[in-house]
Amino acid sequence: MADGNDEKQRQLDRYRVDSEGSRLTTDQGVRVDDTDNSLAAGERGPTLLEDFHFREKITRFDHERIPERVVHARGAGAYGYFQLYESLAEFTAADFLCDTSLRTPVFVRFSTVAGSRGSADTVRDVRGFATKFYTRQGNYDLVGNNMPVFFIQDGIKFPDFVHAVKPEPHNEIPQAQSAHDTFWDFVQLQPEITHMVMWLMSDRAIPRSFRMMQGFGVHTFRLVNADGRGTFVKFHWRPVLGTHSLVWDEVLRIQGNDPDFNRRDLWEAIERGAFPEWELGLQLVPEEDEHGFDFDLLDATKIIPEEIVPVRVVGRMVLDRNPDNFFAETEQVAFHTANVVPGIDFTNDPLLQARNFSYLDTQLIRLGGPNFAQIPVNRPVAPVHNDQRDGYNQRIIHRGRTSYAPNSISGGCPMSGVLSGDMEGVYRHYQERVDGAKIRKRSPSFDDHYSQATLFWNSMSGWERRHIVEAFLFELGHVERRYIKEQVVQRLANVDGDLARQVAEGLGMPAPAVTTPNHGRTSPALSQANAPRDSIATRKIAFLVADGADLARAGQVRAALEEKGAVCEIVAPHEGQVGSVTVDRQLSAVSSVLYDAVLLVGDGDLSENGHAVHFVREAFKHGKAIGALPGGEALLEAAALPGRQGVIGSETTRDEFTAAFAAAIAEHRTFDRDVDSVAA
Ligand code: HDE
Repeated sequence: MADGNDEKQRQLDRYRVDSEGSRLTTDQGVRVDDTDNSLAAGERGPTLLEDFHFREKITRFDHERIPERVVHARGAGAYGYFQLYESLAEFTAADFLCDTSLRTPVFVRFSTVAGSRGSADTVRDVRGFATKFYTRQGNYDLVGNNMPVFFIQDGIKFPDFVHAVKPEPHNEIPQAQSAHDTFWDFVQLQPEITHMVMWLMSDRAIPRSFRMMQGFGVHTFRLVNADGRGTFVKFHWRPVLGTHSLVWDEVLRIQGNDPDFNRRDLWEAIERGAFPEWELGLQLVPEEDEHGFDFDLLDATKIIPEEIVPVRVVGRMVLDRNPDNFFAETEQVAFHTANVVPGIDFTNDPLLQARNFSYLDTQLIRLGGPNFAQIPVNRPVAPVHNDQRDGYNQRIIHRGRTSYAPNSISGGCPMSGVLSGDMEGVYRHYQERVDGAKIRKRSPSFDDHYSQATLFWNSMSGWERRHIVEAFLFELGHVERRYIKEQVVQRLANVDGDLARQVAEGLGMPAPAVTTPNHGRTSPALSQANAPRDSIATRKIAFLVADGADLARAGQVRAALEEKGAVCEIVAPHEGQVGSVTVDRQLSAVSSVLYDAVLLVGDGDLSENGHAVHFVREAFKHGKAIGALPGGEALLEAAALPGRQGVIGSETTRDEFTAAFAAAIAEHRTFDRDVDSVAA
């Protein structure tokens, strides 16, 4: 089997530099005597201009920053590979989608959208999910998000949308938040945003982990087979660990406890060998069915419900290597929707068309000129030959006397497919007939802004709906202008009367008098409540331990949980040892929000330790599984929880305890607890 991942890694090896055992030099390779003292005229004298080492060091420092991405500035990436289950030759000529023996190397970058590079990971936002496939036919970039629809229908609105959601221009407040007037002003004035706002207010906007979120290509793309036949396609990534989210109150606390929460989670999972994995799914629509839906396939504010066109799972992607250097790789990776390979083509989705312009343009400013494809992380593994030349940061020494075509001096090389007569692997654009007047006008088939927002709301479980209402109330609670809130509620009346009424009630305003009748349709695939919850792999469990605890029993539980792939950490009032066990984290330095579940081992004085009691109450409030061994019952008692849902105590028999605790963790969260009364 050709190991494509190695192919990219071998290429990167040529650029990797290791300084171990080396001697300090300038950029010119001259060895440096001392990098702690600048050259001065006398011990207490002025610094000399002649100190070339000082000047080079400071100049390089002054120039370290490049512009951050205008959106998706905050991100984290990893390498891995993609492997196909079944050949898709019937639909596409793309080599990596036809040959099941290939392992295509990939680099994936996950991101938030609105925040700056240094903003917190856990904010209410869309997550970017961009994949670069280094295929034998060139690079293919699938630049998607973790939500299947978008805020706007036409790319020309993108600067308006981004200006509205970014910090307000006069005072640059708030950072990485949609909870402010300009965003909601845009919402109340732009009905096409309604469906996406429902997703943004849902738990999808606060994923537990990049490893536990779906990815979507969003647009309808086109696959083209060797005969030139086209098939519409929507791309889906499905996380093997299931789609899971945090809860809002937890999100706010994680921002302080660990602003790098999602980034760290990805990094640590890969370092531990728990490689994140997704399956690639396709929704395929024959060209002749283009107009067979009650929405337009070219409208990026619409999904194709999976109950209408099922998702066909065709391959898997595994991320198995962290980058060596964040800036060189994750910051400098340059995605572009127009990076396509033979067999994958565009549609006339006006959002996609705009992106095909924007991504190349943005890299020119961000990466300082046109040679960014030569940066190691961006280099294709396919050979590159053309007559494009020069520019800032040209690293290639092009030999020969010609850089034009046609030429006779270099034997006509590099030669196009047509000139060479060799059309093998050549990119051929899909021959779509286009006929129309030049007009600045949205198609009426893009006009329905509410039916799918209603479909989304209808498909939510009770707790998902509760979270959506709470999200609207939090967000609108940060809006100063009353009329904006009122208009948003009016907008919601077009989605669902009950939703509008609940939000109006929370805002202390009358429910809208007129509401659009709900069509009653659902799409069960949209609800996270219907996602599989059968694994505790990579879940983080805190073992609350104090001196004198029954460590033998805790050790048995730990071994059983770790066998299922969970990660257990010993949390104790002090570092060092508790009995024979080494403490991983000191209680006052962590928080329950950094864990998926908590096991109360006891003993010592934990039931009188405020940190420990708070830990348990907070974990309960956030719906997490709590297990109490006999020594931990006193702490459980001290926490005075208002219920026992998802709490496994010593009333459970010894044999059943671990299984019951693991089952509660696999559930992800228990949402039927009465948490409003829990002060934590
Ligand atoms: Fe992007 N987007 N976008 N976007 N986008 C960028 O490109 C843009 C859109 C997405 O990890 C920028 O290199 C326009 C949809 C991701 O490096 C920029 C429009 C979707 C990433 C840009 C959209 C995305 C970006 C900023 C409307 C989901 C991060 C820096 C027409 C399908 C990629 C950069 C990474 C990044 C423009 C809409 C996803 C400015 C004009 C829809 C995941 O070019």
